[in-house]
Amino acid sequence: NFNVLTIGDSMITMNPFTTGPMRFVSTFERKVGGAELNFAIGCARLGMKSKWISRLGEDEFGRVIYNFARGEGIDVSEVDFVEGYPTSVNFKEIRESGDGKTFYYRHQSPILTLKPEDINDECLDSVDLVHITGVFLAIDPQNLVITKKLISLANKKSIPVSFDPNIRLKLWTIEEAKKVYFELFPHIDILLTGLDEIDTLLDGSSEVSLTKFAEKYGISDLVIKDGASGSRLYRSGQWFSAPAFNVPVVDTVGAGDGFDAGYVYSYLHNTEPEQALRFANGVGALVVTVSGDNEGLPYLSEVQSFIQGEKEIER
Ligand code: KDG
Repeated sequence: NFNVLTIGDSMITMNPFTTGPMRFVSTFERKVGGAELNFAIGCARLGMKSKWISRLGEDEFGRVIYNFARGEGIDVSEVDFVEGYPTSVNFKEIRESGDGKTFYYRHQSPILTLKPEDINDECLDSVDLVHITGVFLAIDPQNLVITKKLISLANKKSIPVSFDPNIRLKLWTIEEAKKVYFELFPHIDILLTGLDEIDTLLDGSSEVSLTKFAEKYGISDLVIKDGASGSRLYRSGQWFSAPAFNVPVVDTVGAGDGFDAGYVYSYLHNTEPEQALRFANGVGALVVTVSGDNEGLPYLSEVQSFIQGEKEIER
């Protein structure tokens, strides 16, 4: 049974009951979101042990998130409640296509109180993989220091590090993001990126430039997520690909986090490249069929039957 570790902010996510511009939506359902927590839940549902380092406000919403994470079996021993920093809130807008927009209320996020001293060797006890995303890095410049510490501890123990740029231009500029990401790339083993994201980061995304980039930074697995067009992987001098599954799209937010969990699961289980991509595509596909950032994350048996095209027994 593999152990994964991730670090990041979480928010109460107000999911709209109706599609369309948010100014016309008057009813929302209180849910939970946050890229890294979504990833942690995805891993736990697939049967891995999943630890999440975070900070929550000492308030009702903080308790909602804490209990939700615990309910999903996440190890919350590195999650503390802090006074004076209200738990963040994110209102979502969902368009008819299923595409989502976020409207954050996270200006004083509790995770700002997390310090480099909070990260130590113990956090990595029995950990098989560390997963970082750009959302955590975007929230506060100090999070780069924290991330570097975590990555260097992982590198010392030869624990693989996966990274999802998760570019959030509502939180920082592309120049700021690029500067930080290029500092981290040499220390990353698995890069899980959207095609549009890597295209922005490298100013182009031809196979030649992607290959050069992976070789230059020593990225062992360069994984490109391209939504309805499927995914690709560059590993050991070779490209692999897998088509996407055709599913009804309800809410696309969180699909990338689900994909990451699926890929990490396959990576740790030494799955063949094409199978790994197919599995990750399957997890991502199931996420978009359900409303909410993480409700659609499948259990292992669900994704296995889905990718084998088995019909579910409904009644
Ligand atoms: O990847 C999904 C996330 O975007 C969502 O859960 C909210 O973490 C979030 C963010 O900051 O965008």
